[in-house]
Amino acid sequence: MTQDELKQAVAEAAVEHILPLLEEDTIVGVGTGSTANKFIDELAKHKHLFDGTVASSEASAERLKGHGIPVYDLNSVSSIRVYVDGADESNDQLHLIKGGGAALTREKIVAACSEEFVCIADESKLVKVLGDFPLPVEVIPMSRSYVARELVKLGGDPVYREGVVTDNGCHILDVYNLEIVDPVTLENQINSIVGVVTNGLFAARPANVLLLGTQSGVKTIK
Ligand code: ABF
Repeated sequence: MTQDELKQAVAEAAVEHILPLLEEDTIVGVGTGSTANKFIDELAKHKHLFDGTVASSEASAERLKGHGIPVYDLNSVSSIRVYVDGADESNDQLHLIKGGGAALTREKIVAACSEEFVCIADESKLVKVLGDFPLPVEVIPMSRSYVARELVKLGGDPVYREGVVTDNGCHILDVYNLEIVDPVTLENQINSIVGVVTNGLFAARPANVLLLGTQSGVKTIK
């Protein structure tokens, strides 16, 4: 199977996984990226089974609305039953690196509000140690150089993602050459740098389930 077919397989598996959770008042959190897009297209086939969604990006909101699926402001819903999203890397503890699509802050907020976080990915995303994928850090624009200097002190090589402005009007630094052996500690350390909005480590709140597309079928890792 191609990588695209693996993503399609996990998107379909994610819908199967959440079907028992869908009721007329259920809110589904929906992520961002090419795997999440396939999930949105599959979810649309069941749009009459649940109330609506909260989206982690403007792009996903537009795709959902295009299917006629309601998209709510997070402040107008009391809970999200399940959140489905992709990742750039996962270890076997389901600690993730996310944010390659620059939607990390909204993704982290939606994850925090969700009872269950289902991560969907093809097998190329599962790694032993996080950090081959450069860690995205969203920063307040005026703090960018200061935060970059602090990230160097933590052992990383930050690179400004030029031309990208997030949905929150902020900038992204991609931090190369981190070998992340303690994701929870590093997530907290980076969050403590003044000017950082969020970093792409999802370790304090990892995924609950990883649906991994492999050549021998979709594996469920908990
Ligand atoms: C989002 O989309 C991100 O957090 C991650 O950066 C990316 C994964 O994209 P894809 O599914 O296209 O590989 O989930």
